[in-house]
Amino acid sequence: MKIMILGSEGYMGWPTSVNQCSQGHEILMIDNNIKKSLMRNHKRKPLVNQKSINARLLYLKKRFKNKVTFSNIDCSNLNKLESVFKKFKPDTVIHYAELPSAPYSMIGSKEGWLTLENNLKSTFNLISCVKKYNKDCHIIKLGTMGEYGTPNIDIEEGWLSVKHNKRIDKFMYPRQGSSLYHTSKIMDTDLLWFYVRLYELRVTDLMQGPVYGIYYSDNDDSKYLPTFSYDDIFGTVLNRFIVQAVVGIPLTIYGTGHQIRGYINLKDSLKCINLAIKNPAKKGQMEIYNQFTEQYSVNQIAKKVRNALSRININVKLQKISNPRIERNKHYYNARNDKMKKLGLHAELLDESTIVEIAEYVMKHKANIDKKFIKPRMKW
Ligand code: USQ
Repeated sequence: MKIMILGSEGYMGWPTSVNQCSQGHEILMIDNNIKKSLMRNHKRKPLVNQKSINARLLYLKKRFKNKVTFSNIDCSNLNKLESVFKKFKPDTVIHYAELPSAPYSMIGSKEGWLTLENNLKSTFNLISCVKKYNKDCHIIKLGTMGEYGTPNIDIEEGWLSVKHNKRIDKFMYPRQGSSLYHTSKIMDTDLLWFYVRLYELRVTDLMQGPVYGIYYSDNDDSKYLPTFSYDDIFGTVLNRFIVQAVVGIPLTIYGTGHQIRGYINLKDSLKCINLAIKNPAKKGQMEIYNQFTEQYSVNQIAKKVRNALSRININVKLQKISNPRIERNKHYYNARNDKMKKLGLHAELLDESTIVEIAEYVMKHKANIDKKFIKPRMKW
């Protein structure tokens, strides 16, 4: 297959690129490094800097021998995206080219608008290319479980059957984001659904929960791991907690710690991408999967980190701090995630050895950790 990966430099994008090369596909990686430059502007750094794109391309070519190229393209620029799309002619596009941070999107109006503009434009431009040049091309878009919010009823996979005045219809499950980032993802879902309904595009939307981990297969080369963020703006909760534990900072539990989310290991996330590629949405169909494997509250995650790291003699302290976000502290949460399992997903569980494995990686790079950027500074 010919696969285009938009946002190939990110935490998900690079491991996906390696993984898709390992499946023998021809790959075009696309990124304009916007996240890296925003991180630099805010003085945040990943735990380890990635090797240059040229070094990584060489690694992919040597290891897998298949055709792989990279283009530094801003997907929010339609002309540029069109020119690479019509030349490469992808069978599948995996779309990660979106700003992924809820705290970043809530810093102020400029950051909020940049998130909305970047995410909507890249999605819209991708749709335009597919509609104009190849309506059969399968779009796999990374959505987020956070689009659903925390409703007081079970969360279905994408769709909800509604009975009203004795009639029944199926609608997209109600969305209610709790940041402008999450709202941008709701808006692009709506754009995709519009084009699926009107022009019979083929779209898979993967509603992913917070991802954790650093390894993406059982034989990763340690020099080519993804960028791992632990700071207050770009890091996600479990990765952050492990870094905090390693440097002896009490784990920053926001609010009561009763917020529940659906979590997924990076390795499983890649398995889901492969399942989505092998089971493409049909013409005129929007397939929606809830992409998480286990539900935990923040308190449960913190306790898991404490128990696991006691095995390697790290004494972890927990601390409840005032929640910098506006989100429900105590709420019902029960989300379905049957569809990926039905396609054959066997999940990695968040057990102690998984947490220890990530902590051991973090310990190797402990000297790089900047403690200044651990406590949350963005409030909304
Ligand atoms: N949290 C803490 N302490 C921390 C960091 C976070 O208690 O130090 C809490 C948050 O308040 C929240 C939960 O942990 O209740 C998850 O926060 P997060 O920062 O791990 O995740 P979030 O901001 O929702 O966003 C991340 C990714 C985003 C992805 C999303 C999936 O950055 O790209 O879409 O996870 S989901 O959360 O399901 O929307």
